[in-house]
Amino acid sequence: MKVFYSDVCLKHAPQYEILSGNFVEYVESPSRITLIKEHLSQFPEKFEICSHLDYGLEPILSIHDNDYIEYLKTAYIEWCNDGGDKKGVIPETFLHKGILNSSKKNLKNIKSPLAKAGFYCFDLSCCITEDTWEASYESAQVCISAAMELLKLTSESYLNESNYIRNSPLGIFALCRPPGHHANRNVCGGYCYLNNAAIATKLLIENNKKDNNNNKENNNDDNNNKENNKLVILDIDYHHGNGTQDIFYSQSNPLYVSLHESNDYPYFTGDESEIGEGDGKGYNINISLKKETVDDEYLEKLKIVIQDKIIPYNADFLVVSLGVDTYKDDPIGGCQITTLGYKRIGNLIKSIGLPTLFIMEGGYHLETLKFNVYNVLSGFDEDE
Ligand code: OKP
Ligand code: ZN
Repeated sequence: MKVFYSDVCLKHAPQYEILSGNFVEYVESPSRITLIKEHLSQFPEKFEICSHLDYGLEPILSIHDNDYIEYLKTAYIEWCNDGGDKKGVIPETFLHKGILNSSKKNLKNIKSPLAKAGFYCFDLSCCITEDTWEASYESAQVCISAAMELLKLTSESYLNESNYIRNSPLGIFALCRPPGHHANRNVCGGYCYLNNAAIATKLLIENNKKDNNNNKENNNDDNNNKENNKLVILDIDYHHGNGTQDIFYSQSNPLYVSLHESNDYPYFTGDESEIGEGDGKGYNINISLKKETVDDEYLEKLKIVIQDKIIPYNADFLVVSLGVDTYKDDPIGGCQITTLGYKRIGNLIKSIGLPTLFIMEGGYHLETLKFNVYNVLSGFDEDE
């Protein structure tokens, strides 16, 4: 399996966050992905670490608003120029809908860096440092490169030329951070700045499946099939992917499926009654878990949604928001999933039978993180 990874993702390293009212060391640490990368590197027959390309801002702006991107780029400098603490940008107030009834302020014209922080961020766990933009941009590029690779390896021209036959579905892993699934079009939160899964999804949907390899013959062919790809996002992070849900809430493609503890962070989203709206009605599926959920129960729920919803949807690609913070000892998440359980989860995802892009989201138990991720990926790649 090809693994996309970049050291630049390590540069984002806030010193702290405020967790349940306490100053704590930043939980989403750079070492998370170095530990995983080093572990996967020990199995060169299974994993190939690949470097990525730079696809620029266009794919990012297909999901995120211009003014938000401008904010992420400039927030730290403006904050420091305004006398802000060098450790980074953390909001002081939040734009809460309860204070807006009588406000006559033009919200498009907010100037103060403190006000902007409260406008573009929804919690206290998403500090913006000097390197945050560079690392987030890199995280998105790693993910975009992995998606492009998946398109390339599944394109008809590639398959014809290489006579390449596979029995099991193709998988690619974007080993990136900061993660993405809490980030919305114009707001960061929950360690997430750019929604990597949403960016990759949009790209995979819009690149025509019969012609994504700059194939000139195909470009000139009027009968060329220009239909969009259909895509499923399966979000197995312990937390609800509020950003991903919201971005695609009124679309029937992709189908968004999330298994999470819906009484935990981010608290205000993730209820099973959130089923999508308009064209998207029925295409947003939230499955709530209890903290007590053990391997067998988890696998049973996943199996049912795969059989009843994911397979009948008949997608071309699968994007997995891969969080392993459902692990039994995870410091901020944690159902009761075991390291062996992840192997079974990977194996069940394989049974969907689709070319799959795995994107790193959460998982914070540093001692076992690498084994849990390894197990999902090898469970996907092996017959067992
Ligand atoms: C990011 B991802 C609540 C902790 C809240 C932010 C958590 C962000 C999780 N106990 N802190 O989904 O793993
Ligand atoms: Zn999480």
